Amino acid sequence: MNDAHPANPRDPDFISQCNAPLRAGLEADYDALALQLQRRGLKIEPVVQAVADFRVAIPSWGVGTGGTRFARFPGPGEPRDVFDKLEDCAVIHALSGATPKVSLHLPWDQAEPRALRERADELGLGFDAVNSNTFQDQRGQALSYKFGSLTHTDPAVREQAIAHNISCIRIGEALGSKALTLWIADGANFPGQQHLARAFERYLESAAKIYAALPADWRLLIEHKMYEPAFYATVIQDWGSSLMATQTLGPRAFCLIDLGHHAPHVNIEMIVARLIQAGRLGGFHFNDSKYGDDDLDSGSIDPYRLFLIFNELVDAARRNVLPSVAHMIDQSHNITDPIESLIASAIELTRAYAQALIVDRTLLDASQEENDALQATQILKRAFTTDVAPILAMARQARGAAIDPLGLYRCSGYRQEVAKARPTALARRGSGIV
Ligand code: LRH
Ligand code: MN
Repeated sequence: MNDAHPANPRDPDFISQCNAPLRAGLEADYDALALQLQRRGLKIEPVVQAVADFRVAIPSWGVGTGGTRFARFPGPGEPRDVFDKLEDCAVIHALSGATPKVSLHLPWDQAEPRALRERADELGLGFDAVNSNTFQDQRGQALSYKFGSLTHTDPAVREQAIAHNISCIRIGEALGSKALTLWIADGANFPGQQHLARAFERYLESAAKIYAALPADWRLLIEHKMYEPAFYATVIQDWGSSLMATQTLGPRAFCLIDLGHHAPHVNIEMIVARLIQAGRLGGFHFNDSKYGDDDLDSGSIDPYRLFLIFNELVDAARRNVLPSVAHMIDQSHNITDPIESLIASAIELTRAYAQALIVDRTLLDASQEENDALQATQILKRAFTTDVAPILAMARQARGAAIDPLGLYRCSGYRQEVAKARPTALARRGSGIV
């Protein structure tokens, strides 16, 4: 199976065919790990089940090649529209088993909702939170967002932005989505340019009108970001501003944490713990970063940080205080095949989750109570340094997905096939970020 003989990576028979030669090795590794965990007093089956139940949504804007302000280097077979994006998302889910939902971005993914829903149904996909966009001016747009959207000093601009968000909710309703992710770029580049309190008051006033338009079973996910495109002050700059907004708006407003939206070295797992305690943790945009909002592949730079975030989630679940959290990826794939990066990222998220599930929490609690710092951190390190790959592969296989998703994807020749079907010239801007 290769370019000469492409195979459909979503074909269950092809997946099972590719899994067959890997099964014996997987079972041997799995049994060895099961014994290792048993010696620690841990059962492996519940971990496999929990990992098999883990879901993370794919960002529609992540399946096209991303770029920076300097350049974008489109790859072969770029999705030409949202329907190509859905096709690529279905491949990611078929091979990872963990990504049945897509998070759309409007108007980048504008299309007739019935056609979208029908195609998604055919592909076995659903829709997670929809994302509005008042950080760009669209062709034919009446008023510019140059100086902001929901917080603009001109009420007409604010009304335009509110109307856009409400139209996103209506489209989302038609698609079966249950949440709106609200990220705005509003802010200032110069001290004095914006009245910091009045801008926040305008945000609350505008967001309240969006909140009022939410269907009864919907949530509003407020996404904070420290900077970019505003480089002096951003209206919803940090988790504190986001939390204040959710507490003002109402019980169905929650905070969404994009891992890349913080200053370097910020303790994000601490923010997770606080927002859980406040009852306002609503979701994540998973990615990784070294400097700014780099939108790199999850777990590719600092997998220990990702583990520590899942450690807080698993601990909260154990204490029955974990709210329902929307797990979503938000990445920009500038130099890799986006499908490969998203498969790899879904795997890294399940890895962090599985590692957090094998933490010996009884011993950890005792170590914390006794202030045995060294033993406490060693307990976490032991879980983090355990190779849980057999658990991840067993969970994928249990979901009819691939034991070796990346290997299967490459040998399917899918990218070469779609490259023939999707002439590069037609790849639309906006299919990836920038
Ligand atoms: C802002 C952001 C937001 C999306 C955009 C594509 O940086 O994280 O979540 O709207 O990226
Ligand atoms: Mn984001």
